[in-house]
Amino acid sequence: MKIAIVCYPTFGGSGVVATELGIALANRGHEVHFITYKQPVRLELLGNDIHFHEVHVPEYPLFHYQPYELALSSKLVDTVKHFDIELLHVHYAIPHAYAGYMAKKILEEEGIYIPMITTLHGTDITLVGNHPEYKPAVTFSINKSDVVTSVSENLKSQTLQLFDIKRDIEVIPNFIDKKKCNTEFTDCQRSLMAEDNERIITHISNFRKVKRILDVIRIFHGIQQQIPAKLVMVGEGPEKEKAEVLCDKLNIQDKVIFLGNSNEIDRILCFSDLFLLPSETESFGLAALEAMMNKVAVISSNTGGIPEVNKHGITGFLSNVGDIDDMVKNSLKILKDDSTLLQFKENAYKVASEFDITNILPLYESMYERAHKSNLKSSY
Ligand code: GMT
Repeated sequence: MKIAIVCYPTFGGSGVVATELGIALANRGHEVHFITYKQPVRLELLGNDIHFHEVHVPEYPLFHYQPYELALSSKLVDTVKHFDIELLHVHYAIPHAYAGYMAKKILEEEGIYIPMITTLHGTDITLVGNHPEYKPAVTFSINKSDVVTSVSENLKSQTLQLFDIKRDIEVIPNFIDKKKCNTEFTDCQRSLMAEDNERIITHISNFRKVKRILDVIRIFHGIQQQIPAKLVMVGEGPEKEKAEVLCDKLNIQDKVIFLGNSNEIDRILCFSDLFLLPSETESFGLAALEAMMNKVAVISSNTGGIPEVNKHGITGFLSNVGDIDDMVKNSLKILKDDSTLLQFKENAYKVASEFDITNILPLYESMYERAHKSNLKSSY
């Protein structure tokens, strides 16, 4: 099938899921066209089955805000016509579903009918989409999509609660490729990061407020008061500076390593013992799943879809948002001795394996088949 994928190209869960899905679909023989304003960060190889079309927004002095949606809709129309695209899959409702719907309608004027699938990722519903400034347009574009999927049961129920939705939402969880985690690194180079007797704690995110980065620092502060440990912070974002200041204030700057953004997540996770995800809200927690697939136990908050991934007492522990003391206590339970840590690590890997791409890709493919067939029926 010829599929157009619209996503955000930057570091962040929805872009990662969209890119990995596109690559996996191309490996299965589909022709995939990414349409966005920059080449997605995890998309290294373009070829016969993977194409990238850049959305360019021409500047004009009159524009206070650049009309990205307009440029995206036009790019979609052109790409669908030029490459005979059969299906459009937009990731993150804002503004992709809205722009996708416009493209679909423009194409219909020319007798071209194309199904549009919208995948809801989280903040497009829980934080941004819910704003009165966006809500009517987001509700409209969800209702008008041919198929809507969400990445967790929790996100589905939040969408139904927060918006006036008159249609079904299918849950297709985030996934990860087990093969990629298993085979690539034999030598973890742990010694570059920590002494042999130190535990390695990791956090990976885009350092936005929702991730509660300062909680990460405080949890680590509590852990290292009890056992030797290092904290590896991966990512960039608005809260990073505050986190660095807090490390100085707590006098743990020598034990915290800020690595910036990285394309080598697996390489970092392979020497990690514990992953911290104390987010305010998280529709799924792809970063936790990536950690678990690399045999890293998880300490997280119990919000949103995280309990669908991190299993309390099995793959790690969950606490109320902001309950730093509980998160420190739970971390120490996992890290206290090697055999307990090993058990949590093995459990994490086992649960993560349920989300392997080989289990999730067929769900997307069969949904595409259904959408394609019902589109063919309705266009005659
Ligand atoms: O929160 C992020 O790190 C980025 C954000 C995004 O939209 O790019 O992630 C959301 O989508 C991911 C993939 O579906 C989910 O795993 C994340 O939980 C979700 N983030 C939030 O809900 C805060």
